[in-house]
Amino acid sequence: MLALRSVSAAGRRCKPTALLARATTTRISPLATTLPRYQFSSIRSRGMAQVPVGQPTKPLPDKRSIIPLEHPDPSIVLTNIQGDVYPTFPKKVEQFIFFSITNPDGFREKLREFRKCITTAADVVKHLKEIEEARKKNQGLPKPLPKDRMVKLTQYQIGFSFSGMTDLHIESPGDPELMDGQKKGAADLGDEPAPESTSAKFVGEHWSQEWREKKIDGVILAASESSDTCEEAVAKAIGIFGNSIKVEIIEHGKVRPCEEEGHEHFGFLDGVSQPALKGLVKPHTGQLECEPGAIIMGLKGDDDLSFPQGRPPVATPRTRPSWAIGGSVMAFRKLHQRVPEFDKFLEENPIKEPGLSHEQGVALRGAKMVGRWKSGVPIDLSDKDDPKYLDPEVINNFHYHDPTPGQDRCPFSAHIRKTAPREHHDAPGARIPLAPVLPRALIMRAGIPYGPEVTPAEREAQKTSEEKDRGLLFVSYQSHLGSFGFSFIQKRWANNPAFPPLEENSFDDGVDTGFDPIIGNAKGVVRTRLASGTNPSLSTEEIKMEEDFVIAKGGEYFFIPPLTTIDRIGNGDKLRANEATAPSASGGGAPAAAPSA
Ligand code: N7H
Repeated sequence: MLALRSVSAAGRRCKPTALLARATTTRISPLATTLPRYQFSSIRSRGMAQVPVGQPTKPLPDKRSIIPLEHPDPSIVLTNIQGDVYPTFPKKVEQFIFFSITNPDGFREKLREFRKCITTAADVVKHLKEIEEARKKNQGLPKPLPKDRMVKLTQYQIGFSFSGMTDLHIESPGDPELMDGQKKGAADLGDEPAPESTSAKFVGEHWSQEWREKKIDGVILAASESSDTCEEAVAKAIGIFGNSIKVEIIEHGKVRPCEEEGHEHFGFLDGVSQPALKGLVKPHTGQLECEPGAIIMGLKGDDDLSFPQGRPPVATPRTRPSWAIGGSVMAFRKLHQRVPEFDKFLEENPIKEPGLSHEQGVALRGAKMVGRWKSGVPIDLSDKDDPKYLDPEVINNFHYHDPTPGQDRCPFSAHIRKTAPREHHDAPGARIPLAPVLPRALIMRAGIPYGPEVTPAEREAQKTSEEKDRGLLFVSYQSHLGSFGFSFIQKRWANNPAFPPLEENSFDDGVDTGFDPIIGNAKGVVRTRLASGTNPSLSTEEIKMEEDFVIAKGGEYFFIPPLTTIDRIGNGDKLRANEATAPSASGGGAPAAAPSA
């Protein structure tokens, strides 16, 4: 058996099949210098990275993007907040159980039982510590680790869509798009290939049949360190709810194999930039910071902005019903990725510069479209895939300013610059006063890849096989979808070729920024998208993308209640929108009555 296994470049063992798949999908950037593999280990793996035998045993730096403070703001009640909202579940495997409620009274009774299983923010903080301890102890051991060396993780979260909220007598916590549901808003998100004129009507040609047709009232997340633990967790949750629910769809997420762990299917390291919530997270150098209310309802910073003419923007705290405080809105999107087609596009559009090989030109074009090299190195910091920029105190320490606020290094259209335009904190001449918007437009991302690796046949054909579905189960948390959470970012920034507006800026070069090349959607039947700025020596050059590389197959928005509100739902209380309203200020609501398991 051992003879059949191979040792990867990293010294980590992979089964031959996994290696074969990786060999056909992984392109280590030709610009990458040789370095011990562990330095590339996943940030998302949250400390579960291991060092190959024979490597130095110097303690690894803690690469997690979210490091909870030892002494968090005591007014924020971590036992009352569900744990994937903050600090987000550490995981290698995750299943999303989408269900309809068949019997609301029976469901309430079962919810009282399930409540004990819900993993709170306080629990996740503990898990992260345990994982960090285990990581230190396991340093130097070969992979895969024996089961008894892994921290066993059974983590649950529950949330409700608008239709589920209606069944359970929960009124609006104050987010119109949550109450409309994602299907209704899909045309506006650009998922809809119908002509603009009919964009109000949802046809849903791109959405899968099940996502178009099923009634989704709620979601249970089960996240673990292994498939076995996750399967057990799913069986237990479904067993608890019994016939009070009907399981409509289960989506299966899993980190990619071997060196690709932590990387999404196009090959880029994911989970690198997360907001540091003030009072909860110890920020790394340069990490974007925001008030916790940008993610969690009712906390400081859960506010709206208005832009009175000729005057600075005004922030007004949102008024939330008391039962919403400590809750959040989850945006779930099943995003299919057309990996061979994306790679074909790069192959056919390499950046051509003297001294750059074809392969280097291909890698550079990809990095310019995303804003980071596949390793995670930001192109704003380095035009080479240089691992020294992977240091957690360096990897997010950039603001697109240096040396000028132009796009010589990172295109305005790059995915990470479109979705988090860091420089607009103080960009001279910026038409939209983005400085107050950006810290409110930070989302907590907690997605996981799904589907198989690209096969040799697909790679050969440069086309995704009809039987293969792979992509990202995208999850984000925010206190408000439209201002300024997921749907704001998707619609107003990624899908908007005129964002950021260049014409009034000193770096005007006469063309629109264009679409986000990764997730930007051209609404309508014609999906062709242009993006400028990806050629460093010709910023007016526009790349033309005839087809989408990322296609939304479905999704929904969910209210993720605080634990005290789960208790009230279980008890059959009617939760009114105008109940004991409280302006958002601080605190995570009352402590949960019972500690969670
Ligand atoms: Fe994106 N990708 O692989 O290209 N994303 N994303 N994303 N994304 C990021 O910082 C990707 C999607 C954001 O603070 C990285 O984790 C893919 C949606 C934001 O600098 C990479 C898909 C939305 C950031 C990717 C996808 C966003 C971000 C860099 C879909 C919101 C942080 C690594 C299949 C509407 C930006 C990292 C910052 C980062 C990719 C979806 C938003 C590599 C493949 C739908 C805010």
